[in-house]
Amino acid sequence: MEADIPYSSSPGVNNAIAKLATEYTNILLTGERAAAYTLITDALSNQVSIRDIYLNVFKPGLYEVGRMWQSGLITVAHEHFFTAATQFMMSEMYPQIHKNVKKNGGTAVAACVAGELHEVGLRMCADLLELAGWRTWYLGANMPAMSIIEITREKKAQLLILSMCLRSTARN
Ligand code: B12
Repeated sequence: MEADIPYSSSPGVNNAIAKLATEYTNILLTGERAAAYTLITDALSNQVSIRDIYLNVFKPGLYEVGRMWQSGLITVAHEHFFTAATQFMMSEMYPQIHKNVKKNGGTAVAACVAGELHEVGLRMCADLLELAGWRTWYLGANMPAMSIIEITREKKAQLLILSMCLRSTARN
């Protein structure tokens, strides 16, 4: 899978992290999932934080993929591949989130509203809250409103994170 346009680094971020973001994006756009995985595991070993990897590597990569898809430079298949690979890496990193973290925060429920399929940003919010000691009920994409209300009550959550990115889902 070859993409035409190489992605270059995002301004305002530490140079090493911006370089990592550029490399990660370019490598995954060429279909090299294993190489991208190695890049991320090496970065973690070199003390790059999960927060940095989420917000300054994965997120700009996904935004760039959205821009390229919208501009017709890549196909839906490239976008799905990139997103699935990134979700896989987040899953692999999840056990690290619980290393040395005391559950001393509150309880949060995190859900995408009905019709909303963009779940990666929400998942980042939930994982980062867990990193800060919260218990989270991450419910993912397309949640019916009544179920969100029910579980928020049932778990006596102090925080409800609703995610939506499309105007159309804001009505649900
Ligand atoms: C991957 C992707 C998809 C995947 C999602 C798969 C999945 N399992 O999540 C699929 C293929 C399903 C998809 C479908 C569509 N997509 Co899409 N998608 C994307 C893409 C490339 C990446 C999304 C992502 O993960 N971003 C990275 C995360 C980390 O960023 P984030 O979501 O902004 O989250 C951050 C913050 O916003 C914040 N945050 C998120 N939620 C919340 C909640 C609270 C309370 C707080 C405080 C913070 C917070 O925390 C995160 C970390 O900072 C984006 C491009 C982009 N710019 O995001 C397009 C994009 C969002 N999609 C777009 C479109 C148009 C669509 C479709 C309508 C396409 C179509 N014609 O079918 C459908 C709609 C599906 C639906 N009903 O939801 C447009 C949306 C434009 C708009 N806003 O109107 C975008 C921007 C692409 C583009 N450039 O045009 N998409």
